[in-house]
Amino acid sequence: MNYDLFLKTAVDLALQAGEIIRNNFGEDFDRGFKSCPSDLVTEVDRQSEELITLGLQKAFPEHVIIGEENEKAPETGRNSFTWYVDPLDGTTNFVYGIPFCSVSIGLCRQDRVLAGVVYDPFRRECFTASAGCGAFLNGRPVQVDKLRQTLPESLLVTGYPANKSFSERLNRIDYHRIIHRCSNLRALGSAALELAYVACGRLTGFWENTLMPWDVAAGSLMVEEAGGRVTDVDGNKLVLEPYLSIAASNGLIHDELLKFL
Ligand code: 2AM
Ligand code: CA
Repeated sequence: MNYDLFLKTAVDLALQAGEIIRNNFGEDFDRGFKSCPSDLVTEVDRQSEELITLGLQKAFPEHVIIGEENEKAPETGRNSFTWYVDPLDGTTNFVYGIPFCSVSIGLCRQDRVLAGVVYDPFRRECFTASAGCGAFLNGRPVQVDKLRQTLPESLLVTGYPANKSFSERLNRIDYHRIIHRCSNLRALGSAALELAYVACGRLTGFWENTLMPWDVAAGSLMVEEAGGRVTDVDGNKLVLEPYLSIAASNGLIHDELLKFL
């Protein structure tokens, strides 16, 4: 099947949503919190999600759309085309004035990601992928970092949940042990964009706990299409379900990375 129309529609909407994010950056937007004071949300998240949701609904009325700010997730059958939308991934960065955020839109069916876009509105970098057709940055093919073959050479990235009640999952990771075994470790604050960075070889590997499907649907396809590997942190096939854990890498360091998670 050709996913061009799906991808083109998602890219158009991601670019428009990115414009909303760019125009509001550093401005006086309404803000609040969700599950706890550090779990932030803004009117910009909601505006971006509304634009994307309405656009997808108009283009594909039969499809299911699940967005981060849409509390009422519709019933999904395994056979339906399902869009996972993160209208502003990196909300904490956005609120604090750090220009590292993205729009992430991924299309899935029968537990497979078919197409995805991750758009960085600040650098105007648009990462795209569709199943079996490779991964691209602004239309040019990208591939994972094939230079680094071991953990000590690798620049890794991770992230921390906004809600501190997930600390049990956080505590499972021995950061001290990992930092001593890799070249260095980052936490950049947008899981979708971090996955896109693994896909284009800027980062060697990524892992995170307690993420949601909209954080990783598009980016996980990008890493695989760029020649990398994606699993959960135990090395099993990644399942797009709430509070998932994910490990993504250039493939070469994957088993070594999993040993320390
Ligand atoms: P967000 O900015 O869209 O909330 C930070 O390490 C990563 O974790 C970001 O991609 C952030 O996405 C995600 N994240 C943090 N808290 C989250 C939550 N409650 N639900 C979903 N994703 C979350
Ligand atoms: Ca997110």
